[in-house]
This record gives sequence, structure tokens and C-alpha cells, in this order.
Amino acid sequence: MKKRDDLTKDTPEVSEGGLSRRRFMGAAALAGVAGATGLGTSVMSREAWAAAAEEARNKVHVGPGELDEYYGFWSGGHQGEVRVLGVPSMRELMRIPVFNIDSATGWGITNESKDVLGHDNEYLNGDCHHPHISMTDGRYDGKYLFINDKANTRVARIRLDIMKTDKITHIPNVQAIHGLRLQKVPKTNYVFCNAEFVIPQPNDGSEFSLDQSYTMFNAIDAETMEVAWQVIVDGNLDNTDADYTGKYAASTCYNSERAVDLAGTMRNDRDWVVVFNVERIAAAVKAGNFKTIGDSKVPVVDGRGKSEFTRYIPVPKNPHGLNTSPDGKYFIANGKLSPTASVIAIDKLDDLFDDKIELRDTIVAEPELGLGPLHTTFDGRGNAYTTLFIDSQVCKWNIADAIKHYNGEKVNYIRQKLDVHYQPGHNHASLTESRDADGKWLVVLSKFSKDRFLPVGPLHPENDQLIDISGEEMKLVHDGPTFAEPHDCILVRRDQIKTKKIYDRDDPYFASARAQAAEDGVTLESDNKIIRDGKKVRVYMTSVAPQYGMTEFKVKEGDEVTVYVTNLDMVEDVTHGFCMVNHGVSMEISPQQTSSVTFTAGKPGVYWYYCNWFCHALHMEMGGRMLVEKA
Ligand code: CUK
Ligand code: CUA
Ligand code: CA
Repeated sequence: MKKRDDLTKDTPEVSEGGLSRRRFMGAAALAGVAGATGLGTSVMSREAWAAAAEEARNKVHVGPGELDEYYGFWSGGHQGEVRVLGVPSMRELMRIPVFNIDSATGWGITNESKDVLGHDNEYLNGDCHHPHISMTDGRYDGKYLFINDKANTRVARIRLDIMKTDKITHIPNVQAIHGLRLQKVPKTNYVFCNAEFVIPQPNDGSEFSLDQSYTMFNAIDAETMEVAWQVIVDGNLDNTDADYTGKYAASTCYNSERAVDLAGTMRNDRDWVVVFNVERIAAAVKAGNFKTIGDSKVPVVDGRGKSEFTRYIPVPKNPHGLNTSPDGKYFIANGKLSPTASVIAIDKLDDLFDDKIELRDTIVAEPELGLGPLHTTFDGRGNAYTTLFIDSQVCKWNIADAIKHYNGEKVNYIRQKLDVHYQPGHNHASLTESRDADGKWLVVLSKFSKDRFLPVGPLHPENDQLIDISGEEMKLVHDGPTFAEPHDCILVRRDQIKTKKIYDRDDPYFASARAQAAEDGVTLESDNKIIRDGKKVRVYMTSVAPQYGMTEFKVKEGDEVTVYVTNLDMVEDVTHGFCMVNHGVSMEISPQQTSSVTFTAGKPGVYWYYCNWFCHALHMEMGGRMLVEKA
């Protein structure tokens, strides 16, 4: 997202036919409005305010030892991780390292994590935006969570049974994976993701002009995590979502102009939503009607212009979020530089692809909601909730009434506008991306927190606000400071996630350690052994609180040492660590897990290793020594 000043500067008037010509506020006026919203818009008596505050506290209070009703999975933005929160308490439960490096678990340090990240460890950063949970028949099945990396054009998969990242795929031929959603029906066979930026093809320095540039829509096989196919599109790609038939996906494009400067991207009054005919694309790929690009073997089809694979539905203006209503009826594109959202009827798409109707015939409503609509979410009762970035509000509106209004009836489709603090991007209602949307909680991820928390220097937290939407009226009940920058989150019922308490010994997560042990004739579950293989030394040890199976081992300076630790503890929560002092080595070994790490033995001398996860009254005593001899 752009900072608000950039967003409003030089923004021309909205000139969409039929809309009021409402000029966007200047940056200075905007800052004033944002500051004032903190005071609330209605005047309340002190008693009424206290009663409302008390009610809010009771709603979100999850007492000591009590469990939350929902899991929330938060993107960690350009921090690169995924965070697990309990909702409604908004207590942080866990962090799952994905594209980042994590000192506590050894993510980016252990061999198991390098198997996922790549052993060359090319990138140390990531930029995640969109966490989404795999589905079967339009309902969360709790198996995987997928998330994009805009910074380095990757998609990761997290196994939700152990809450660890188990696959990362680099998407070839494109740059900057942004929008990401999953096929909902019949199940998540595909992960759909948008490459945002157009690049020259081939992008090898032989050509910099825009003539040869394009970007692509991508489908990844959710099980193998291989890229299944790519579709060349006109313009660029921002956000995406899929339907409830398994047939269509749709993406917003804000740069139909294919501009490389800010003013250029705002030149057109309308950009578009591109609809992908997933069925036809998959059929073409299956029939071998595709090309490949460069060294990549990924099937590519051309969806530019008037192809059988795509339709480009004009919508105003630099649209951003794209959201499917949980009844499966509509794709909703959020106008960003237009105060409107465009409602596309999914049941008209067959006719559109058969050329029986015109592109704009698929639009069944275009309600005017307020300034800077970015994302929409749903309560399963026919209402939509759209964030208004510039107005710093959430607008609750009724979809059926918006359609009536579009058809000329005099009805008011706006139900309520609620101030949020401040400048919201995504919002997400409980179970909203599934058939089970239950309309209980709404999380609004506000980009600015200003006066809401104790000051912590020039860098502020963001403010993820919790709103009770179970009644007629939205009620703000909690301010949740978050670190950079959870663009999006997803809320699932707690019974939809089933986690393991301890590892299975045959877990594929440490299969490569097991394979190496087998080659070395070592039994991980019982042996404490050193295998020397030239300059490579493999040290196998067990751990049982509060002791390692090996408290001393000898290597030579410059040896490539791999330490494998197998935690034999069977007791839930008894996680050990392994930290080798002055070697940059640290890792987690949870009950029944095997973890391994490879490093180069330093200068001759004694180096202590110790357990760095507090596991026992004698945790401090859990250690050993590596003796390094002269080479
Ligand atoms: S994007 Cu950031 S607020 Cu990446 Cu889903 Cu809209
Ligand atoms: Cu083992 Cu601390
Ligand atoms: Ca544009």
C-alpha cells in the first residue's frame, strides 16, 4: 500500500458516469480528518461510554486458562513470517517463520529449514500479504496455509498440523507475487497467484521497452507445489479470488495503462477485473496447447486480448481488493481511486465467455461507499464490509439493496459507517472466505496507529482492531498493536485446525536426517555416535531433559560438522534447543523431533553447547563441549 500522501497527491476527479464528481481530499485535510476520528463522531454521556466499554471488555475477555473460539493467522508482511493469534482475545500464540530467519527455532539455520528455503539461501527477506487456508468443498479443511512473497516472487506452504513451513516455490518468468487465493471447490487443487509487475520477456537485458512486457496469472499445484500453468495477461495484476464452482478466478488490474510512473497508472478512468476461465485453461494445458518460456518447463497460455481464456470487465478506477461473497454469487472489486465497489454476478460469466452478453452486463451493482475502498468482507447474512482507506472507516452495506439501487429502486444500501484507527487496508470477518461465514467477528487491519498506543519512537505499530459484527451494529471492542505489516489475516474456527502435540517419528519434516542416519548405520532414537567422512563429521545425539546423549565430541579446525539431535522426550511441551557458542548455531528440537545443523568448526579450543529452550529445573545444566583440535 502507498502512504496516504502519495495516494491523494495529484489524484484527478472521479469521472465515472453516473457517480457524483467527488474530489479527493488533499493530504493536509486528510491528516486532519484522521486525527479527529480518534475522538469518535457521536457524543456519549460518561456513563453510556463506560457501559459500552465494559460490554466490549466482556466480549473479548478470554480468562486465564480459557481458550479462544477462533484461530487467526496473520501475515507478517515484510517481516516475512506468519503469526498465529487467538480470537477474540487477540493473544499471540505462535510465530511461524517462513521467508525470514529466526534465531529461536533455527529457521534459516537448520538443514530442515534449508531444505525448504534452499541451501544457497539466496534471500534473507520476504514480504507476505495473503494467508489462505486450504479448502474442501468451500470449507476450510485445516490442512495447509499458503502465503505469497511479493519481495522475491515465491509462494510458501505451511503444514497446519505442526505449524511449520514445508514447501517454498519460486515462480519463474514473473516478478512480485502479490494477490493469492485458493481454489475453493471441489477442493484446493490450485493456488492462484498474481505476479504484479509487467517485465520484458525475455527479461535478460536484451530489451527494456514496454512493448515486449507483460505479466502472468499463475496456478500452483497445491500438493506438489509445482507451477501448473501461467496465463499471459494485459495490464498488471493486483488481488485475486476464486469462485464456488471451481470454474472461475478473477483478478483486479490497476495498471491497464502499463505505465511505469504514478501519474500514468491513474490515466484511465477505468481499469478492469480480468476473469480467468480455469476450466478452459486447464483443458488447453492438458491438450498440450501451450508454449514455454526460456528454461522454464511451465505451460504458458496467452490470455491477452480476446482469448478463450479471459474476459476483461471494465471497472473504475485502480481497483484493489477482489472478494468473492460466501454465497458464491459475486466477485466484488474495490475501487480505491473510485468511491465505489463493482459487483460482478458470477452466474453471468458463462454467458460472457460464450459471447452472449457484453462485458459490463456482468455488473449488477456499483454502490458508492466512501473514499478509498480497498477490501470487502462478508457476514454470511447478505452484508458486505468495505474498508475505506482515506475516510478511515469501515462501511457496512447490503448487497441485495445495492443491486436494487443499481436497478433504479430508491433504497439505501448503506447500513453503517464505523470509524477505525486509522487508514484500514484489509478487513476480514470470521470464516468469510468459506461457505461457513458466520458473521461474528471482524478484524480491521489499520495501517496507522498514531495516538492509540504508548509511543515507541518514530516507527509505529499498526492497529488491528477487533469489531463485533454479531448484532445489527458494528461495535469496536479491541485495539491490537501489530508489528510490520500484516496486510491480511484469516479467521477459522478452532475445531477446523488439528495440530499434533508431539512429532511422529516418521514425519517427512526430518526425512533427510533419517536418510543420512540410515546411510551411516545410525539409529536416531538411541545412538550417540560420531561418523567421520573425510573433512565431514556427523555427530548424532539424543536428548532427554535435562541431558544430551553426548556431552563431549572432538573435531578438527575447519571440519564441516553436522549435529543431529533427536529429542526422545514424549512429554508435550518439553522442547529442547541446541546452541553452539560462537558458531552462529541455534535450533529447536520439539518432543520426538530430529533437527540438524551444519557448521564449520572454528579455531582450536573448547566450545560449549547448551540447551536454549527452558525444559527442566536443570535446564541451565543441559550442555556439553565441542573440542576443536588443530587441523
Ligand atoms: S494488499 Cu496490503 S492492504 Cu497486499 Cu492485500 Cu490491500
Ligand atoms: Cu533442554 Cu533446556
Ligand atoms: Ca489505472
